[in-house]
Amino acid sequence: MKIYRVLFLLLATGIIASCTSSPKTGEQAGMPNIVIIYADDLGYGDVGAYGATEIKTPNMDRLANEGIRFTNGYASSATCSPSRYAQRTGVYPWRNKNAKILPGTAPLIIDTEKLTLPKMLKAAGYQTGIVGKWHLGLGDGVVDWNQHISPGPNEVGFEDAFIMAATQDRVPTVYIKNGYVVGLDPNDPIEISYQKNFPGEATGMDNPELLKLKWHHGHYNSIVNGISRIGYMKGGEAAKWVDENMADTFLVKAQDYIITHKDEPFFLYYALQQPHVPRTPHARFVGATDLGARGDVIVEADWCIGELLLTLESEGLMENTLIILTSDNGPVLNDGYYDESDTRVGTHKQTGGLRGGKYSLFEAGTRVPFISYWKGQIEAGVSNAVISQVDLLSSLATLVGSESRGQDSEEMLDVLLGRGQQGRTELILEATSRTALRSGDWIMIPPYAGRALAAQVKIELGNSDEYQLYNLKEDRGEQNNLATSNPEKLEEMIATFEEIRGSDYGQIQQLELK
Ligand code: NG6
Ligand code: CA
Repeated sequence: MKIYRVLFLLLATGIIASCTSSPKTGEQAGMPNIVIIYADDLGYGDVGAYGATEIKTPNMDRLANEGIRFTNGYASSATCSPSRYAQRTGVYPWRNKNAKILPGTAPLIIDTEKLTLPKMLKAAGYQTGIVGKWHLGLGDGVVDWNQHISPGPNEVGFEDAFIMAATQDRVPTVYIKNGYVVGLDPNDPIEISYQKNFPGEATGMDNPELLKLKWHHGHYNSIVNGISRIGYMKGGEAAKWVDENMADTFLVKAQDYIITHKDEPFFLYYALQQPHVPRTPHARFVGATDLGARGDVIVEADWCIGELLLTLESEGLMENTLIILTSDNGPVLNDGYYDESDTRVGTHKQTGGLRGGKYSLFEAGTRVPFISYWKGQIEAGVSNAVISQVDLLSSLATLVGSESRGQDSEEMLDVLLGRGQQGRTELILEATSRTALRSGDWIMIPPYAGRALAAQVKIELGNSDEYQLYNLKEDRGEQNNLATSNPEKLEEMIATFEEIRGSDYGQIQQLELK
């Protein structure tokens, strides 16, 4: 990609700019717009192009079929915050003990002095914006939700931020724009606690009669819009989001961002809330599938992606925009509410035949849909190269002529653009503080204490008293543990794992799951 760097340097030194009269655009600088579409809990098998037949996803399929569809594309973790941490910083989540599923009151877990993907792009001349789910913490300990909330996305490189703080199932259930709660009435201040309820406030535990969606496990604290959440919230009535409108709200903000910044190179990180719980499809999408709410919100997400593509098309930006679509972790059907997603799943295979799911060290925890699309620049194809979201920082740096590199982020722009097949040789995967090694076609999961099956979500976590060794080429579903029959390979994998991970990777108990 040297040509991009040369062009960028020429432009940066004013050589191109001074001898052309047209304005400085991203295209001239070799700096396409970059849009990362980041779904929440979308599984490997949830997308048509990855094998789904019960859920129609024509827009995701279009990106996959006209771009590169990665079959070994990984999220860095089987849960949200750690994945997002790695994707944003280029650093493995297990290096930061705070990178675990965060409550809505958690402080920011990214050091504001450290390199991030948006900071790198900003330094290269990009406008940077985030719309959607954040879940990396806000503030530095105690947040007053009625004042400017900082540090947050603005302090780690996003010039524009329209976000929800944590998850759709956690308080505060409000949108935050550049540090301020949107639509807040100062006479009705917001109070948030993850410890105890505020006197007189209804909860899902005590007031089930107020619920339109019943909780199954967890999710029995404050009630907002007839849905009880994790955490307690008081006040802020006028600012509370309407769950069924969330997809439309984020979409419009993302479209506005594109239109506002269409003349400059921009980076838009569009973090969809679907198909995370609570699944609240807009009425237009209720019944879009036979699978219940989870299928319906995936169709809704796909529609949003289609609308975003239409905006890029109508603004004439398709040839000058690299789009990456992926998911923060693998799928789960029942993640805490009775929404029929588990009882009506039928023959749909959300994991695409991989073992495990969200929270799991088995493949379905982290191997996710991973698609890169750039009209006119990327030739359609399928790539089996191993690539991780942690690699985006260094790879996109090369694209825009930056030499910045994330600590664990491997530069593989050629792979991302389908011009090379040499993916990672080693990758550490993480799931609720446990780690495993993928190397070549092999995966090694060290012994971990804790239950093998998370009973409530019905997902195998990958815990075992024994080492596990699988050959993914021959055994995609991780059924044949070869640890005993192939001790040489096991030893080699353990050595590589400990070299990267250190020997103190712990027999960590499951703290977050029952
Ligand atoms: C779990 C929640 C789950 C989900 C998850 C975070 C319970 C029992 N379960 O603790 O519903 O919110 O955290 O999901 O509360 S993630 O995709 O943001 O990592
Ligand atoms: Ca998630």
